[in-house]
Amino acid sequence: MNAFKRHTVTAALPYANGPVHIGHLAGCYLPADIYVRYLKARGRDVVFICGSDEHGVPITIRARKEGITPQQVVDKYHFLMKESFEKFGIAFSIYSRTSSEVHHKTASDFFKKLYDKGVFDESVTEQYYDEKAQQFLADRYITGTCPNCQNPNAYGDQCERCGTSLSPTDLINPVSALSGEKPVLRETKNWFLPLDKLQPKIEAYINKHSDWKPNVFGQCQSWLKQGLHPRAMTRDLDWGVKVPLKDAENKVLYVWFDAPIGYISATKELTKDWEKYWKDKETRLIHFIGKDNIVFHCIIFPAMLMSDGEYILPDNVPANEFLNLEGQKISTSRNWAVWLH
Ligand code: B3M
Ligand code: ZN
Repeated sequence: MNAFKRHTVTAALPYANGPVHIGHLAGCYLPADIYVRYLKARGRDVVFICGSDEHGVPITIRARKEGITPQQVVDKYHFLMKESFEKFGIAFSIYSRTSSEVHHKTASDFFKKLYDKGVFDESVTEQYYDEKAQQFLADRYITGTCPNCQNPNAYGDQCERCGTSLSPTDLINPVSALSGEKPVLRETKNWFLPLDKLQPKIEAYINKHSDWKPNVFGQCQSWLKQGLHPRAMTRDLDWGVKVPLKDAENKVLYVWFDAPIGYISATKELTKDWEKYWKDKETRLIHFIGKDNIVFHCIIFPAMLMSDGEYILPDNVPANEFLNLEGQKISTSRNWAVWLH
């Protein structure tokens, strides 16, 4: 550990769609805070980065339900969460947000650089389109009957009754949640990160880190064993960071492309010396996360960073499994009074 000159410690950017939860606090933010305090007590140079993750489909769904704009949704929860963290004494060096101008520019430039390097595969696929609402439908905006258990209210990405993960074309009698109409399939072009081609490099990287927590290392190994597939880094949606290309009207960056870049943009906002925290091999980069985010931090984000070529890679990714409260798991804690605000 003494080989490192400085540390960049990040804590997962909470999604600005609801308040902070005690499970998040205990599983991610508190351990990160303790670790940072320890480093500081030892006189280490450390930045502790966090902020709100403010893009993606669930925010647009909530806005629609509540009859407000996505911006209003994220404004509400960003400030609420920022305050909760302050009250709990979590001492981030900065708590930023992905709707900031710096972030939009950083994420957009990051994408453009990979595009210019020829990293992405361009590919046309068929997606459901709502002719009445005149827009492509995110998976969550399509409901229909589950082919597995016949639940009539399954979503285009998953059936919440039987847990099967689905793709929208699996649904029987698909219906658009926007208009209630039957959607039609239409062609659309998107840009894919070729994780299949990058697999050897990712594998070599993961294999150097058998010291990671067994749940994290094990999950990475199981993804690799199944074989990685190209993954779309752009989406037909109107909420997010605009895709900086001419032929990409009404498209934004995939939320899991832009969110981890949020760590970089927040560091930029914090200090003009941001590059040494992200590009110097003597910096140790550590991501504290929840278990659902392992693949994004251990495989997809490193693949993005490798494709850029200038960045260091995460050196450790402590991910929490779940927290027990009075003997019960609280990761699914609807019944507990655990919302902190
Ligand atoms: N927003 C975590 C979540 O809310 C996600 C983390 C992003 S970290 C770059 O599930
Ligand atoms: Zn089902």
